[in-house]
Amino acid sequence: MAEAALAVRAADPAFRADVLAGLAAPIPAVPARWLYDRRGSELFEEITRLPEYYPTRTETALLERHSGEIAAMLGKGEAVVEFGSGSSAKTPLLLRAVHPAAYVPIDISGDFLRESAEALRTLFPDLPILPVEADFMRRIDLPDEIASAPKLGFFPGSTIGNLVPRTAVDLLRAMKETLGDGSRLVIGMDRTKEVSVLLAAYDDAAGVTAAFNLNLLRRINAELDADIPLDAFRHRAIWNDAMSRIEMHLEAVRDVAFTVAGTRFAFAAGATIHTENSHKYGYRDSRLLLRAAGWGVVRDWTDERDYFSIILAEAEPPRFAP
Ligand code: AVJ
Repeated sequence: MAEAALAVRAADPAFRADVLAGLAAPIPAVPARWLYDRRGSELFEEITRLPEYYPTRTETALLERHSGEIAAMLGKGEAVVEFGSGSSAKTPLLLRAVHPAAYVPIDISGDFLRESAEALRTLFPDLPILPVEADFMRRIDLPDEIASAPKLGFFPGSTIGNLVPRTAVDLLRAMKETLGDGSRLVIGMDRTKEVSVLLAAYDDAAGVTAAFNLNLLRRINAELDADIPLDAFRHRAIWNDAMSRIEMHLEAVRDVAFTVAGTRFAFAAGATIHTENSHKYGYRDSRLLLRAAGWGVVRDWTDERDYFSIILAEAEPPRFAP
């Protein structure tokens, strides 16, 4: 059956290397991107519909309300370049308002890219859709067809919040190099707010976020020949105030030992595996992050509660001090 076919499929060597190195590190951690396998992506979709998880519906409402204004600040014939495959409901909202000359989704996963490009083709039959399979952490050569078009980058979902500021600045700088001089960027960033609201959003009553986090252990067992007892760990969401971020951890509820791909690991009760960061930015913080990467803020929009912001930024020309 499907399970058996999956079990014999060779494990991703990068997943294996990240897990083995991460579990052995002084502060055990596994990079967050490994949370998003099929099951993990399904669970994340479910998270976006939870009553406690405000980001997705707040950002969607902001785009519904303001994409017309965003479009009015742009010229005609933009090429919209989305960092990510554009599988969410937000992409059609922007495309409908901007009427771009072309749409270029960039994603490292060719499968996700092709699936969502297909879905968008049925919604926008006349729009040229030019998917690029690439890692957008580096500068990318965009398709020749859009060489002379003005570029609008799109990076919704507060995905930037997954990255520590140092890496976030690297990414924003790479985006600027990819899009070129004079380009603009629409980016969604989650705001700092009451800690109780944040904690509820990352530790929901129905336990979907817990299942999302624990799915990582299930995936390690399935793909890396491991025997981690899933009941030995629990989901923990904590607010790290000094770093201005929510952290997800998997915490050992008792002393536990297990094997992953032939390597033995032991965790004492209370020890954790750090699995994800979600940085939250205040009004000035978001501007500072963008400025550090060469993006000037043109305008930003936020909801009544100031929970989430959509920022329109412009690539600043190179300049000398001050
Ligand atoms: C997909 C990174 C935006 O940080 O809010 C949600 C991921 N993790 N609940 C976020 C996530 C747990 C999400 N991002």
